[in-house]
Amino acid sequence: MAMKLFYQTHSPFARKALVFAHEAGVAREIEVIHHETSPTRRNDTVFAENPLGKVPVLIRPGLSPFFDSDVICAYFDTLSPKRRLIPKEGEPRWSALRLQAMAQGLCEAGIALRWETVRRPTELRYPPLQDGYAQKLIASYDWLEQELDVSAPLHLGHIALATALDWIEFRNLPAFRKGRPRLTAWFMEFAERPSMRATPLSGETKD
Ligand SMILES: N[C@@H](CCC(=O)N[C@@H](CS)C(=O)NCC(=O)O)C(=O)O
Repeated sequence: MAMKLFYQTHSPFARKALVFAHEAGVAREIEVIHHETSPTRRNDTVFAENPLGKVPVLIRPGLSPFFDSDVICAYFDTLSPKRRLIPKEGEPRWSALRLQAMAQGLCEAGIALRWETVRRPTELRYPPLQDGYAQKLIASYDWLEQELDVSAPLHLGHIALATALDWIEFRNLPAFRKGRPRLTAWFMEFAERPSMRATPLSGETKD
């Protein structure tokens, strides 16, 4: 029996897990099942496996389900017949985990910004929050332009970052390319990888 990945074609976190599966060589062992999720529209099937009601969730035959994307990627790494994508120790490990944390933060700030710009009813939006979340994104792009190690071998952090940046563009969130040539060049090259091309973003959030 195959593992099942509760997925969403417009979720950066779900795509991170699936791109990781492709890169780790385990994608063929997974059945991908799309689920819509929103804190305003309960999805009972997702809640039955993850009390946070979020995707991605990895359903393992005869074993307990896994969430969130960080844990799912770490698990796929242990199943991989290839080189590990989460370095085991030392500075390479902490760099990969820190970059993953940065990418998670980008997606979280982006989702929060979308609530304040397009998702929440107009009369409930709070402009200072829009500004605050946009500032986090801009400061993070600047940090990445300086800090991203473009020559490191492929690792979890790269996958998390590329899927976050692609989603940011897909959702027309504050742009990251202008004035950031290193980050832009790295992203454009990464976006051509077969794992990224096999997992295009599509669809609208249903709140
Ligand atoms: N930290 C989680 C975040 C997952 C997440 O926020 N997923 C969104 C889709 S992009 C979701 O299902 N949201 C539904 C909700 O917030 O109720 C991860 O990395 O997997």
